[in-house]
Amino acid sequence: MWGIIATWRMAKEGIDDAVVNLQDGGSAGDAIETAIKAVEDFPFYKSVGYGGLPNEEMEVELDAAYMDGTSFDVGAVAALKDFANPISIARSLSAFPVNNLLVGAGAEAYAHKHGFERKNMLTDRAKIHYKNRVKDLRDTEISPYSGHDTVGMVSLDRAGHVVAGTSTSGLFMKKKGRVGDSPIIGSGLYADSEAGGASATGLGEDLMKGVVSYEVVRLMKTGMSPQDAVNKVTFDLDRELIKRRGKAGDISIVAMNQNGEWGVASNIDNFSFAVATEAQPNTVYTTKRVGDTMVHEVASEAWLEQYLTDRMKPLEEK
Ligand code: SD4
Repeated sequence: MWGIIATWRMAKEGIDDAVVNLQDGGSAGDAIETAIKAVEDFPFYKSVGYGGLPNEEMEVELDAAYMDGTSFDVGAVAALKDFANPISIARSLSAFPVNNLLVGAGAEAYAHKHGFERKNMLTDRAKIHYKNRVKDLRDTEISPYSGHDTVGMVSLDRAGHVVAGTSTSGLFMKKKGRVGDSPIIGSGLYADSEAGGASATGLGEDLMKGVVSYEVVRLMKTGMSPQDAVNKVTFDLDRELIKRRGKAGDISIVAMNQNGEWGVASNIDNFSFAVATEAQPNTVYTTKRVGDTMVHEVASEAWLEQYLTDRMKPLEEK
């Protein structure tokens, strides 16, 4: 069995590329890197790689991580500027016994030394988003957090290896140096080839409070199905946050077990995800919470088109 699952509709095209390899017996690690790079390279996704929205100082700072569920090798970068593919840098760091999570200048020095492609990741479109937001913030007291499309993925290959990966520009208008959950092993992602893998998207500051990806994998290891595990972790954390803090940030989790079965849960209305396995072609779903369960619906062609049209429509400075 092989499979790959990812947060958000934007992962669809990258998954198409990864599936070709997985079908031929390619590794889950290559599938994750190929699929995430495709999202990083696409300029119209506002929370990942090139075209990602900048921090308060109009700099694009990127977080990414990679975990191999067989060897437990981990690699991650945080607050990294000016490199095209943070997921590849994270993966390369996973080959070392120590120094696996590098931040800022240290991460950039490593990437430079190892020949990773440099790129100015701030697009003209992202600058317009930034300028418009600065104007909005002047006019109203809105929260700096809006919209998020972090890519988080789990893949299983025919050899039974599970790998997870993430890549994000984090929150729009974050403080310089702010690090979210995405590069934090256990929180943004976790993989264990004896159970499965999970990855999260949403408000990192809240996701970290539940160490959600580790918790999902731990539950799957006890025999719980991926869907039951993500439901429990998502809704329990949502309740805990509301009880203790009066509100819960966005929480969405995707998971796949070592048999290629998958589950997705979210406490928001407009979450989408893409999944392909040996048993099912690459399919995008939208998903809705109904009580403590989730209802997944296959996204229509029209919905898929609209998603891209919305992201690519001309943007004017206010
Ligand atoms: C973060 N969890 O940096 C990320 C943001 C995110 O989709 O998920 N965006 O907090």
